[in-house]
Amino acid sequence: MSYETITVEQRDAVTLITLNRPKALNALNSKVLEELTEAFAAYQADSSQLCAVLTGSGDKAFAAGADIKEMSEKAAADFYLEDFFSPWTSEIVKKTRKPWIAAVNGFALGGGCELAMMADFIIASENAKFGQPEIKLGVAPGMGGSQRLTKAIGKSKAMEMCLTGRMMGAEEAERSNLVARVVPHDELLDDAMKTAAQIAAMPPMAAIANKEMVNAAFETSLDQGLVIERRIFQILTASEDKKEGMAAFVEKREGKWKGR
Ligand code: DAK
Repeated sequence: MSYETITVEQRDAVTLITLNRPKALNALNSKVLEELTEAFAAYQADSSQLCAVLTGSGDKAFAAGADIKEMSEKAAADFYLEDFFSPWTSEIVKKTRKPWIAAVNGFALGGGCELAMMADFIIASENAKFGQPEIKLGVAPGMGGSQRLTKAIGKSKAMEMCLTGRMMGAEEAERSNLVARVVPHDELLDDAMKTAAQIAAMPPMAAIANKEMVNAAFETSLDQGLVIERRIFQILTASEDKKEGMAAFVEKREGKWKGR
C-alpha cells in the first residue's frame, strides 16, 4: 500500500512507520492520522509482523503536534461533527494488540507527544523535546496528554508542563520516567529497530500477553490487576510456546515459536 504522508517498510518481522512531512516538522493532519490508522491496522493484521517502530522523518521532529494550519480553519462544529482525531484518542491504541515503540528523534509536542505516549514505550534521541504547549494556542491537550503525561511523570511536572507549555529535554524525560532510554541521535533508529527485533524474536503470544498485563495496571485496582495477571499467566501455560520455551531452556537451545 502506498501512502502520502507516511512511509511503511517491513524489515523482517519489524514494521517501520515513518511520519513523512519533514517540512512541517511532521505535524499531524487528518490525512496523517487516517494513514496511520490504516498502517497500524495492517501491522496488526499481518501475522508475519511482530513489532513496530514509529518515528519521524528529518532530523528535527518526531511530530510538532497537530497541524495548526488545518485546525485554525476549523470551527467547533467541525471538530465535533468530524469527531476530529477520534480513532487515535483510544481506539487504535486498543486495537493494536501487538507491541510498538516510538523512536522520538526531535520535537514531540502536543499531539506528537500524545502519539509518542500511546506507544508501548519510548526510546528518545538525546535531541528529543517533549511538551504539551496547547495552552499557548488557547486550547488544551486533546489526544490524551493531560492523562497519559500525568500518569507517566506525576501531577506536579505534568501540570507545570501543561500550564506553561515548557518543553522537557531527553535527559529530564528519562529521569521522569517518560522514556525508557535515551540514545545518541545518530543511533536512535538502529537502536529502536534492534530493540524491536529483540521483541519480535520473543514468543508472539507471550509478547501480546505481557503488553496486556502491563496496560491493565493503568486501568484497574491492584487486586484486579493481579487477578488479570494470574489469569493471563494461566492461559499462557496452555500454549505450545510455553511447552517449547521451557523445553528449549532445559535442552539448552533456542526456542522455535509458533505464536500459539
Ligand atoms: N502545525 C503546522 N505546522 C507546523 C507545526 C504544527 N504543529 N509546527 C511546525 N510547523 C511548521 C512551521 O509552520 C514551519 O512551516 P513554514 O513556515 O516553513 O511553512 C515549519 O514547520 C518549521 O517550523 P518553524 O520554522 O517554526 O521551526 P523552528 O525550529 O523555528 O521551531 C517549533 C520549531 C517546534 C518550536 C515550532 O515550529 C513550534 O512551536 N511549533 C508548534 C508546536 C505546537 O504548538 N504544537 C502543538 C499543536 S496543538 C484533538 C486532539 C489533539 C489535538 C487537537 C485536537 N482532538 C481529539 C479534538 C492536538 C493539538 C496540538 O497538537
